[in-house]
Amino acid sequence: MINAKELKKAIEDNVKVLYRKTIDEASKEQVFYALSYAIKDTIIDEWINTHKAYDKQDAKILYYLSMEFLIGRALGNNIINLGARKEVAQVLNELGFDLTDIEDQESDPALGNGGLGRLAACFLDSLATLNYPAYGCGIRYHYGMFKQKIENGYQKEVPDDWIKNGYPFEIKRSEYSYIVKFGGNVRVENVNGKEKFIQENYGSVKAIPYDMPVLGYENGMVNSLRIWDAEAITNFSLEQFDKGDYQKALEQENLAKTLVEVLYPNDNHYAGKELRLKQQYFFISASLQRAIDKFKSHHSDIHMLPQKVVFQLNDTHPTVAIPELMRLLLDEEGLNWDEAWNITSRCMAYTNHTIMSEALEKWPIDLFKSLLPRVYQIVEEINKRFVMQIRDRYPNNAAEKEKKMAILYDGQVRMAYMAIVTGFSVNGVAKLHTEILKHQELKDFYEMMPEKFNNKTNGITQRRFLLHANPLLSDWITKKLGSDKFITDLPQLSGLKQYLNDDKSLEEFMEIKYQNKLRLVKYIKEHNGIDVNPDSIFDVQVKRLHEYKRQLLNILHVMYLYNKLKNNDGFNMYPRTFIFGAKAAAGYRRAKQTIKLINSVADVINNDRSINGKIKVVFIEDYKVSNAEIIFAAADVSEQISTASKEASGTGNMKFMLNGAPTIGTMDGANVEIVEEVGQDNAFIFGLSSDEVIEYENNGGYDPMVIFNSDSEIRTVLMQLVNGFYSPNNTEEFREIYDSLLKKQGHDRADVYFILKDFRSYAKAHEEVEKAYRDRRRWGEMALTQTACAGKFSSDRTIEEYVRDIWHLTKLRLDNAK
Ligand code: B1H
Repeated sequence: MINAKELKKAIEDNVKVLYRKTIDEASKEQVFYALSYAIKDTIIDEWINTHKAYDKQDAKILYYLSMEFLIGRALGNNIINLGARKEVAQVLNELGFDLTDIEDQESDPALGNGGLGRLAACFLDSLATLNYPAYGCGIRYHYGMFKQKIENGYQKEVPDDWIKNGYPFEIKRSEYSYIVKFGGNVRVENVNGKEKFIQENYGSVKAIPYDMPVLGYENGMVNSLRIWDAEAITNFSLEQFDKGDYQKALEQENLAKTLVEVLYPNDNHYAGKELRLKQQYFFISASLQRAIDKFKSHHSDIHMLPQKVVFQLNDTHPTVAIPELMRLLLDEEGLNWDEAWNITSRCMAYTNHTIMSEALEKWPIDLFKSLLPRVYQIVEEINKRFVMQIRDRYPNNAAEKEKKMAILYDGQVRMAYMAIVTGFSVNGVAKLHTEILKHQELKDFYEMMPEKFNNKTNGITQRRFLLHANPLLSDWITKKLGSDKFITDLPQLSGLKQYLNDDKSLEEFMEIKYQNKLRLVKYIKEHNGIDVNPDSIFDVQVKRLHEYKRQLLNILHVMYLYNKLKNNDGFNMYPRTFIFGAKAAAGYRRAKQTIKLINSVADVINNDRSINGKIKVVFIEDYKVSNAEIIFAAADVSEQISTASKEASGTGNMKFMLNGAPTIGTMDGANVEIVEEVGQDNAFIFGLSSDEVIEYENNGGYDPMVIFNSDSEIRTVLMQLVNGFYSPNNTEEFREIYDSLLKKQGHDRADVYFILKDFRSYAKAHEEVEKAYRDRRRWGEMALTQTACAGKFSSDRTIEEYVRDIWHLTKLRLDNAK
C-alpha cells in the first residue's frame, strides 16, 4: 500500500538526486522519472517476494514465448494495479502536478505490431492478477513499432527510440547472460560409442536479459517480462584478432548491433528475412537455456521438466524453440531421441493467430540450414519420423498427405506444421477461427490428431481498458453495482442489466460517454488541429491497416454518403464523425494508398461548408496503446468489418464493447461471440458469412463488374477514385485501388476481399445504426447492454481456460500478500 507522505518525500528526493533540483523547479518529464523510480521502489520487495515464493513452492512455470509484447505505458498501469491511483493523484496535486500529464511523459513501449502483441501484454496482466507463475519472454528491440506522421496525407515512418532517456521500470540482469551461436558447421565425434554433435566455426553473441515487473491487481504478485538484448562478446573478438580472424570478430560485433535493433513492422505478414530468423533463434535459445538452468537449480532429473515447465508458442514465430529444446536435451543433457522427444512434446503448445496465407512462416531450407546447422539436423529428423508416421497411417495416399503435411517440403521448413506435429496443444483464438482451422486450413492435421485441437477465445484486461482508460465509467459501475469486484471478475458487469429500464441510469451512462467524447475532441484538436462536433456520432475504426480489415470499405461508404448529401436534397443524415487510426507496414503499398485516400477524402469533405458539418473524417495520427485508451472510451460505434473468415479474433472489438460501443460488423472472429452475448438486436451485422466467402473462394470468386455495371451509386464512388475528385493534382493517385476492386491482378480475380459484394448490406447496416441512434433511449439501452454483456471477454477468463486445458498451473500463495 502506498503511504502518501513517504511517496511525496520519495518524489522530492528523487528529483534532487537525479536532477539536482527542488520539486518546484522540476519539469514534468523529471517528475515522471522521479515518480516512476519511487513506484519501482514500492514494487521491488513484492517482486523479490514473488520469486522467492516460486522457488519455495517449486511452482510450475509458464514461459509465454513471443516476438511481441505491446505493453504500452507502464506507470499508470502499475499505479492502478497497486490500487493507488487516487492517492498518487492527490500527492502529485499537492506537488503542483497532474497525474495524467505526468503519465503523458512516458514513451509508449511499442514492442509489438497489433493484436497479437497486445494480447501477450493482456495475458501477462491476467496471469499476475490470477497468481499464476509466468514469464513473458521476448526481445528488447531498441526501436519498437515506428511512430507515424501524416504529411500531406501520406504516412511517414519515424523511428521510435523508446529507451533514449532510459526506461525506469526495467532491470538489467547481466548475471543471467547466455551465449547464442549462429552458423558454422557440425562435426560428429564418436565418444564411447555414442555420437556427439559439435558446432564449430560459428559466430556468437551474448544475450543479456532485462526484466520488467508485471503487477497483479492488488495481490502482491509481481511476475516478470524478460526481454533479451544482444552484446558482442568482446574478449572473444580480441582472441579472434590474435588469430588473424579479424573479419569474424567484426561480424560478431555487427551481429550484436543489428540483431535486436528493430521490430519487423509487419502485422499478419511473414517477412522472410534472415535477420528475422536470427532474432527468433536468439531470444528462443537464451530463454530456453535460462529456463532449463532454473529448473536444474531445483531438480536433478531432467525428465521432470514437463511437470515444472510449459512453453506457449505465440504463433509460429517462436517455433524454433522445438528443435532448440531437442538440441539442449540431446546434446547438452545427453538424452536419447525418444526421451528428448517425449519431454519436448509435453512442454510445447502452439497458438495459431491467423489463416492469412501471406502470414504463414516458411523458411527456405538453405537459409535455415546455414544459419542453424545443428538445429536443422534435428528438424530433418523430426520430419523424417513424421513422414514415416504418415506413410504408416495413409498407405494409399501417402504422397498426397506428405505434400499437405510434411514439415520439410518444396525446399521449405513449414514452421506451423512443426509446431502442430510436436506440441501437445494447438489452439485458435475464437470459436469460428478454431472451426476454420479444424475443418479447412489444418483439416489434415485435425483428422490425424484431433485431441490436440482446442479453442481459446481471446480476451482483454479490464484493468487497462476500463479502469485506466475510462475512470468515469469505472467509478459509475462501482457505484451502480455497489462493489468494484468486476475489476477481477468481469462477469459481474451483468449486474448492470437491471438498469436497462431505468431512464436515469441510461442518461448517466450517456453523459459519461459524452464526457469521454469531449476528452477525445480535445485530443483531436491538439494533435490533428481538427474541430469535431461532440454531438455527432463517433464512428470509429482503429486497428492495423490491412486489406482484409477493409478500411477501404469504410471510406468508400463515406464517399457514398457524401455524394448522397451533395446530390439529393431530400437526404438527411445525423451528423457523423468517421474516425480512423491505423499504421501501415512500411512496405505495404496498398495499405499506404488507403491511408492517403482516407486523408484525401477528409480534406475534401471537412472543407466543404455546404454540408453543414454533417460528415467529418478524422485520421488520428500514430494510433498506439496510449491514445487507443482515449479512443475506445469515446466511441459510439465500433467498426469490425473484416471479410468474414479473415480476422482470427480481433480484440479491439472487445475493447469497444466494454466501453459501451455497439458493433457494426461481419460475422467474423470474435464478433460472432460478441453477438452471442448481446443478442442480434444489439449489433449491426452485415455481409457474407465465412462459409459464403470460402465457398466463393473455392469457386473462383465473384464478378465485381456485375455490381459496377448495375449499381450507379457504387459506380460513381469508384469513378471518383480515378477522375481526380479526391486527387485533383493526380488523377492516377488511386488508380491501383480502383484496379484492385475491378481488375484481376496477381490473383485470378478482382476484389478478393469482397468489398463491392458487401457494400450494399454495409450501407444498410449503417442506416440501421442511424435509426437506432436517433432514438436516444434505445441507443442508451443498446450501449449499456454492450458493457453489461462484456464479462466473457476478460483475458482473466481466457487465462483460466489456458490453465485448465493446457498449462495446468497452480496459483502461487504469497505469504505477505495484502
Ligand atoms: C494476428 C498476426 C501476426 N494474427 C505475423 N497474426 C506477424 C502475424 O510479424 N509477423 O510476422 C505479426 C502478427 N497477428 C492477430 O492476432 C489476428 O489478426 C487478430 O485477429 C487476433 O485478434 C490477434 C490476437 O490473437
